[in-house]
Amino acid sequence: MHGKATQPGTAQSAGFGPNGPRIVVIGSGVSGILAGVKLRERGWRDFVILEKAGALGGTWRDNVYPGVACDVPAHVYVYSFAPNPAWKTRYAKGPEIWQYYHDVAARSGVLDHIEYGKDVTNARFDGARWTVTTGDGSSYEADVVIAAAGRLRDPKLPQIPGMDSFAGPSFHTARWDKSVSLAGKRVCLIGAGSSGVQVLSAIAGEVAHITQFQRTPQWVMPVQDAPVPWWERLKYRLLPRTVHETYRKMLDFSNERGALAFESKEARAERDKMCSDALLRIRDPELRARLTPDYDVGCKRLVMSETWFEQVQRPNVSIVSEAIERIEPEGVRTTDGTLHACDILIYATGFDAHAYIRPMKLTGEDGVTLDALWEDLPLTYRSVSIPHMPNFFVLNGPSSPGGSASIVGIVETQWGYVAQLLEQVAAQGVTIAPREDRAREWLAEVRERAGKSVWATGGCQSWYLDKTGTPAYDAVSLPQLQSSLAAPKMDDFEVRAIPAR
Ligand code: N01
Repeated sequence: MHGKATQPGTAQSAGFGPNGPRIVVIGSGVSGILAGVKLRERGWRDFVILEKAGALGGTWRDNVYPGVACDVPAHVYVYSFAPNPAWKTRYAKGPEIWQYYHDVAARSGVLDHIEYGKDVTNARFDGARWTVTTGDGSSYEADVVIAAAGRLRDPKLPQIPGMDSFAGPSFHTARWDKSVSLAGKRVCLIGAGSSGVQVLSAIAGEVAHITQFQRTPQWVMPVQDAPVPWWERLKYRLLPRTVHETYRKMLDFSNERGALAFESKEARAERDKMCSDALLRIRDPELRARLTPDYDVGCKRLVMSETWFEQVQRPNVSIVSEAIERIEPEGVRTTDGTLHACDILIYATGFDAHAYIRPMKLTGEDGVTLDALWEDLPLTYRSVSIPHMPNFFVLNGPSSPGGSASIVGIVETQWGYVAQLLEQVAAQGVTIAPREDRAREWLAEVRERAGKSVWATGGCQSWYLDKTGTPAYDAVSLPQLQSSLAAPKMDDFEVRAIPAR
């Protein structure tokens, strides 16, 4: 039956205790911490957060490369319920962001719920509840599972012949080896996306020489970072409303600059001009030509940097546009026959943006597996729920909004929707899963919208695109998302009473 439980259940018949349903949250990054804070706030204490690493923080734990920072304004990159008056700069650096999320988790009591070293490999639904299994052989029973495993999580290494032959240290930006000193060394850096640009800007002054391999030029938006003066920080502390107003203004700013389909023509024209004007700072016309993209601004995720324009013009920096032929013990050989010798090789080659909760194996009602269901496309309903996977919810999952807006506002909005479904689960003792037909209709809408966005029409390749060449991210703004996720339409869901224990 749609929308109503097949037979009315109750929290008691479903076996829920006074602490609410038993919940497993997968992942302790920005989304998992949010889930933990909100569950505790609701008084539901019977939950565990399974984290495969040895610390919380997701992206901000994994990315510790020199120069790591968030290119979304710091005052937007916070939970709405936990403004941070103490940000030191307009765009916060990675360690300060990690500390913020750690502190929120600590003061909300979430740390006590996290189990580390728990890599979820399987989750199986038995008609009433889930059994979640981890790589070390532990298993957890749960009425509800919330996957908060992150989107840009699995580093993607390129397939270049000879990679194993490199004589010196080599590593991906998201697996930075802090034991390796860069001072006075020759560095080869493959990749010129957001991570590559941040690394180059941070280390060019320290290394003997750095060669950045740029397969495709990126549009770089010149954003000015600056310290937040002490008096402004004091004002935020004394007048929290001011923080909130600033937050809203900056949110508008970042949405406008978010390189999304919903932007006004004027905003796009202004942003395009900022990016092309900034290239005029490159004095050598030959280099400028090589750094100038031939696709629309915003087609690839916009890179934001102020310092990069100067750093690439240092005498100890080379930008190589020839294709890489192979890696050799002494360095990187390009197809023009040149060997670019280096001591350290860094891969700033991005992430597998389409894994989502995989490679975890999920088996839902009637033995339906996630692998079978997602063979063609990752089917979800409104990104947060999956047909045939009752009481399984996803934060920042497939078809979430893309672009440069703050992910924090997006996952908070998704949580607001999931929380309403959880209330029904808890009050009525039911399982909830979206109808497959409604999920397919919704996904078709998302794909149609995304297919008209600059990600699809802008003339580039990017990690937004799935194997069919369609953006796997929804082209909606945060206000549009908020309105579409304001309240679940229960006719779009299958609701079933949980069999009594
Ligand atoms: O990865 P990317 P990233 N040979 O996929 C190149 C977020 N982020 O880690 O463009 C040669 O953007 C590839 O070339 P091409 C943000 O959402 C946020 O930099 O495919 N080159 C490209 O230049 C961002 O978008 C912040 O032709 C190869 C680069 O590697 C996302 O993470 C900071 C290659 C990969 O760029 C990913 O950014 C950092 C090969 N075989 C990251 N394979 C914030 O500040 C790949 N490349 C919030």
